[in-house]
Amino acid sequence: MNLEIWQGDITTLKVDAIVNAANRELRGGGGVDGAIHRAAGPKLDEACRALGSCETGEAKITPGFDLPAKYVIHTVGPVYSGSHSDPLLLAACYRNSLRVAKENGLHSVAFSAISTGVYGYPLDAASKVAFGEVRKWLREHKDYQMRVIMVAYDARTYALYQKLLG
Ligand code: AR6
Repeated sequence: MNLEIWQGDITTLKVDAIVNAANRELRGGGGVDGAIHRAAGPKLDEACRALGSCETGEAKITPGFDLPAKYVIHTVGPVYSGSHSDPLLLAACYRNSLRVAKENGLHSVAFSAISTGVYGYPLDAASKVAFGEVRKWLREHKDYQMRVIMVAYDARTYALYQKLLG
């Protein structure tokens, strides 16, 4: 399967798209969102303004501007609440990001660990949802060449990803 893991700063990756853990206003922020906006330059904020907002679980695409990645896919993860909708919304982030990537003819997508920072989703649970949904999508789209890279920012996340990759 075309599923890989990688540890480091997602803004350095030369892939078709990196997936940003955005907020509903697409206004930029801290965490990976802040890092992506800094690395992409001010045109990214302009492009996000033009898109308006983004619902939780949905995904929208912009150019990557000064990034090595050609595009940024902005998805909004759920703020963790412990409710049954959390995993459904988180899974939707991965599914909709891959749908947007395919619609745009992209073939390599790197995901940050959506919702696992400021939004408070426990890393273990979030990673299981993420890997489960990506694997499901790849199985369902075997006829489409898609390389997915799950990016772990820190060593703890990377160790967990190694286990999940098997
Ligand atoms: N490269 C890869 N991963 C990173 C990087 C990086 N440069 N920096 C942080 N991470 P977070 P969320 C990891 O908080 O929980 C923003 O303010 C980090 O270790 O960025 O979805 C938005 O504007 C963590 O595992 O996103 C929203 O308001 C993961 O990225 C809100 O935070 C996600 O953490 C979204 O919160």
